[in-house]
Amino acid sequence: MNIRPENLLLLTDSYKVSHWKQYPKGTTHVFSFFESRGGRFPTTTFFGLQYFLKRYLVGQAVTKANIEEAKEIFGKHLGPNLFNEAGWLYILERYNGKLPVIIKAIPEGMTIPTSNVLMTVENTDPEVPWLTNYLETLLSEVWYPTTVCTQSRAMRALILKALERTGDPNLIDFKLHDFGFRGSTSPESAGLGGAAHLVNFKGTDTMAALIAARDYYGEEMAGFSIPAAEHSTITSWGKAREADAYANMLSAFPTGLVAVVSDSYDIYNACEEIWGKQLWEKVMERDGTLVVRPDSGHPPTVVVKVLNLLGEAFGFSENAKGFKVLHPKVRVIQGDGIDYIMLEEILEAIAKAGWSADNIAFGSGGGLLQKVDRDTQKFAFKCSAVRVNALWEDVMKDPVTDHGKKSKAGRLKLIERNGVFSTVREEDCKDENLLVPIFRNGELLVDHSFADIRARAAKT
Ligand code: AOY
Repeated sequence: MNIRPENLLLLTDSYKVSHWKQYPKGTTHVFSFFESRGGRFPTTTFFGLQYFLKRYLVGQAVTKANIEEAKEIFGKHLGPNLFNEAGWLYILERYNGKLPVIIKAIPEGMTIPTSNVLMTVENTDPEVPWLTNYLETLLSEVWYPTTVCTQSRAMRALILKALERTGDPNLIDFKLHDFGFRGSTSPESAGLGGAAHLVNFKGTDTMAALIAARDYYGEEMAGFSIPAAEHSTITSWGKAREADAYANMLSAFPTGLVAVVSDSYDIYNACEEIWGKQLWEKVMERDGTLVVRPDSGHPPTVVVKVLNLLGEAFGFSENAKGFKVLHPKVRVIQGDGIDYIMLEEILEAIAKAGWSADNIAFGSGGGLLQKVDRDTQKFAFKCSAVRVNALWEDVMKDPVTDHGKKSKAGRLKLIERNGVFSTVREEDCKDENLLVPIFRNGELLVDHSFADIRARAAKT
C-alpha cells in the first residue's frame, strides 16, 4: 500500500499543461462535474473513486522531485515555459503538496439514472483555478470500474429474473464468475474491473480484484473459487486417455465442487460416454458436485444439449416451479462467449427446454471486463461554472453540430424527491445534496467499506 511511483503531474493530457494560461483574467475558481449522459443501461452504479483517490491523490501528491521531473519532461515534449512550475511550487509550499480541491460524489455502490451528476470537483484556493480540470484525465478513468459495475449489476438482474421464474434465487451470488484477468489490458485494470464485478457477485478467478478490494476497500476476502481444469491439464493426457484425465480430476479433488472443461475433443461424447457411462459411478459416489464445462460452439445450443445428455445419464427432478433440476452430483458452467446478450439467449433457451437456471453458472471474461468503453455509458467531465472577479458564472457547451452534447450549467448538486433523482443548481433549492464531500485538500473524508458498497448496489 501507498507505493506511489507515479508522478501525478504526468497523469494528464499534454494539452492540459497549457490550460493555466487560457482561462480569462480574474478567474479564481473552476467547478466541473462528471456524469453519464446515457448509454446502454438506464442507470449507473458508481464504483472505483476511492481506489483512484487512495492510489493517486490522497496525502502529498506533489513533491519537489515530481515538479522537477515534470518540468524536464514537459520541456522536451511541449517546449519551454508551458509547464506551470510556479503554480505547482505554490501547492507544494502553501499546502505541503496536498491538492487544494474538493471532490464531492455519490456514495460508491449507489445507483442513479443517467444524465445526473455523479461527482463534482472544485478548487479550494483562488490561486489554482487550473487545477480542477488538470485532474479530469485521471478522475474520468472512474468510467471503467463504474461501467463494469453497472453492466455486472444488469447481468445479475437478468440471472435473478431467470432464477425467480425457474429455480432458487438464493443461488445468485455465484452465478457469474469472473474469467477476465487474461483479457484485461493490465493487472491494474483487471483489479479495478474485477473488484467492480465483485460488488455484485462473489465468484472470481481474477486474483488482482481480490487484492484491490483488500487494499483499497478493506475487504479481507471479496470472492471465492474452486479447483478447476484447463485444457492443458486434460489434453496433456492425450486423446486416448481423456477418461483418465477426468478420473484423475475426481480423485485428486475428492470432495466439494470441481469443474472440468470437457470439450477438448467432443463435448457430447464426454457427457454421454465418459461422464455418463465410464465414470458414472465415480461421479455418483464422489462426495461433491462435478461441474461440466463446455467451452466451444453456439452456447445456447451446446448448453441445452449438454443438459439433456447429463439429464439422461444422471437423472433429474422437477422443482416446485415445474422446471427440471439435474441430479445434485452434476452441474454445468458455460464460460465461453458470455456477455449480456448471450446470457439472455442462453437463459431463454434452457428455460424453453424445461431446465431450471439452478443447473448452470456462467463464466465471463472479455464480455465482463473488456467489452466496454467510455461511450458505453457516455461519460463526460465538464466545467459548468467559473468564478471570475468574485462572481459565479454559468458555463456550458452547446455545439450546433450536436445539441446532444449540450452540457449542464451552474454549481450542480444531486437531489431526490419521492424517489426521483434530479440534478439542479445548488442555489435553486434547499434540498440536501446527495453528493458527499469525499476529498478535501489532500484528505480522504470518507472510507467506504466493501460491505457498505455491496449493500447499496443491492438496492433496487
Ligand atoms: N476458471 C469455476 C471456477 C473457475 C477460468 C479462469 C479463464 C473455472 C475456470 C471453472 O469453474 O471452470 C480463467 C478460464 C477459466
